[in-house]
Amino acid sequence: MLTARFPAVMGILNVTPDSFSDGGRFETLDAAVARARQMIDEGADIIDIGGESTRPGADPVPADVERERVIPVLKAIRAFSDIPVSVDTSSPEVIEAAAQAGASMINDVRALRRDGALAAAAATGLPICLMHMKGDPKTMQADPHYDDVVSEVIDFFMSRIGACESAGIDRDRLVLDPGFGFGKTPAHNLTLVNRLGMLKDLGRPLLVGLSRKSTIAKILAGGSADLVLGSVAGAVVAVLRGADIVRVHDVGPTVQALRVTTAIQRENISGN
Ligand code: YH5
Repeated sequence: MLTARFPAVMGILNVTPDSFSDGGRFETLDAAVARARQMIDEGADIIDIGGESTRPGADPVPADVERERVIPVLKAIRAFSDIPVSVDTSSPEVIEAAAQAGASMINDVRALRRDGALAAAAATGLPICLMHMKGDPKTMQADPHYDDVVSEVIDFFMSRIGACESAGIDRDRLVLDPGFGFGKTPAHNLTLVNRLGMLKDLGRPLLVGLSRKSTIAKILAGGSADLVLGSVAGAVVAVLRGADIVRVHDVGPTVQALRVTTAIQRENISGN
């Protein structure tokens, strides 16, 4: 079992050099572990560690660099907590090392399309999050087009579920994510949140990451520079529309908002 509580809050732990200010190796490890502890204290259900920046325009990172960023942090978290940890990676080498170091899920923004990734993921036996992305991080935000964004995302998932099953990954290991901001305009992103129910019909848990993304920033432009409340609102709507896991930076505020959301949905103040 990946997690007991649904909807689950996944806290984002970036371990790219730009995330923790000055980047001496042990200092960076300490800062990452401190941030993980803080997110656990704030009620995170899952920690998602990522060592490759996939922001629009970012360049790919060599696998050994990514592995050296991610694995020590995963091991350090494992030394004090058995919280589920997912590793945000597309690289077969990192998938394998993450599984050996105690990862609970592989989260791949490229949906196991890199050479060797399907086989590496199959061998881990772990749950896998398949995210939809049109294009690659370097170019994806240059004028993305769809005839029908929801159908195209569904077709993509059906094709990737098929590829997974052929590689020996049962569909009951899969989590699906529409990939907000990955080759999509703000209008595409908003349509996808509203139509999560159609993705839900694929019968798998849905993961949604809207936190602090540029669609939220664009909606709030001219207002607050603080993206926390907008991101929390996005997480609440995503859960009302069927998201099972929300991937967020601001764990404490999201956990509180979702406690109220689920208490109302279930008409039970303890949210059970
Ligand atoms: C995701 O949605 N996203 S990394 C740009 C931002 C803010 C945040 C311009 N990994 C996802 O978080 N994995 C990332 O402001 C992910 N789903 C899954 N499954 C990008 C990111 C971000 C990008």
